[in-house]
Amino acid sequence: MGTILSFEQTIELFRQHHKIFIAAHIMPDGDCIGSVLALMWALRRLGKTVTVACHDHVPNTFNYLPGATELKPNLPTNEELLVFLDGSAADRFGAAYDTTKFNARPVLVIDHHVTNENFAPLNFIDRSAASTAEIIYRIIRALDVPLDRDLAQCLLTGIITDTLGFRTTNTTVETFRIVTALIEAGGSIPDIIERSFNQIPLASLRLRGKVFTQATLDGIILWAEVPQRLQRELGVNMNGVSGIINQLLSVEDAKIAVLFVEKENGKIDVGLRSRVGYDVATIAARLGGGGHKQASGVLLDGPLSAARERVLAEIKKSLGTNKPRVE
Ligand SMILES: [Mn+2]
Repeated sequence: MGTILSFEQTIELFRQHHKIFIAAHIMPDGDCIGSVLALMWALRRLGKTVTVACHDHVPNTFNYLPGATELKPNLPTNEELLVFLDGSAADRFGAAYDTTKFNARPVLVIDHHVTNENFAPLNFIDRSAASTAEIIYRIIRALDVPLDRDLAQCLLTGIITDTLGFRTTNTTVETFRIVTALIEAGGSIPDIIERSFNQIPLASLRLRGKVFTQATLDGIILWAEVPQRLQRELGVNMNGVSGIINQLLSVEDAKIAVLFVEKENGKIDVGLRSRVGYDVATIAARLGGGGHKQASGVLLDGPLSAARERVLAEIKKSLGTNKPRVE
C-alpha cells in the first residue's frame, strides 16, 4: 500500500512538475476519457507539456471530445510526473503502468472506486465522489484554470456517464453544484446524453434483441451472455456491447444483474449491477475485480460456462452467508 496524499499535496504535485504523463484505464469509459482530457487541457493552459495514453480501444462515442485522438497506447518517456486516472488496480492501466519504468519518478493515482486500496506509490482517492471527473474539477479549480466549454464538456461527460445520467445513489448535491458550474461554462447536458446514451448502431440493437431473449432470471439474479459467435454474426465490436449491462437491471424481480461478454481473446468481461441494498463491489473484489457497490466488473478466463458458474456461485454464496449489505 502506498502513500495517501491530501488534496493540497496532490495540487502541489501538479504545481511542481512540468512534463506530465496521464493515462486512462483499459476498457475506457466516459469518466476516465473525460477526466484525462480535461486534466490534459487544464495543465496545458498552465504551460505544461502533457502526454496522454490509453492502452485499449477508445469507443467512437467519445470522439467528439477535444483531444480524444491523442489517446493512444503511449508509454511514459521523459515525463517528471506519471498520473493514472479512474482505476482501482494496477492491471487496469495495461502496459502504461509498469513499475520497472517508474525510475523514482512520482506516480499518482486519482480515483473514486470503493475497492481502491491505495495500490500506487501516491494516492488521492475520494470514495465519496460519484465520478473521477468531479475530483478533476476540484483540482482544476484549485490550480486556478478558468473553465471553458471544452473543459466543461470533458468533465460533464465523465459525470453524466458514471452516474448514468444522475441516477446512481452516489450522485450528491456536490455533483449538482459542479454540474451547475460546468453548464455556466458552456457545457451541455442534452448534447452529452444524446451522444453517450441515445446513439447505438443498428447491429447493436439487434444484438440486444438476441441477448435479452436469452436472459435468465435465477432467483433475484438476472444474467445474460454475449458470445463471440453472436458478435461476429451481427458485426458488433466492443463499442456495440457497452450499455447492455445497464438495461438488464430494469427487470422488476432482479436485484443483481450480470452480463458475460466473451472477448476476442477468449477472456470473459463480467459486468455486475445491483439495486440499492445489494453490494456487487465486494463480489467483484472477491473474484479479482473491483468497482462500485452498484456497478462493478471483473475480467475472468473463459469459457463462458466456467465464468458463469464461478460468478453465480460467488453471488449466491455472498447472498447466503452475509445478508445483502444495506447502506
Ligand atoms: Mn469512474
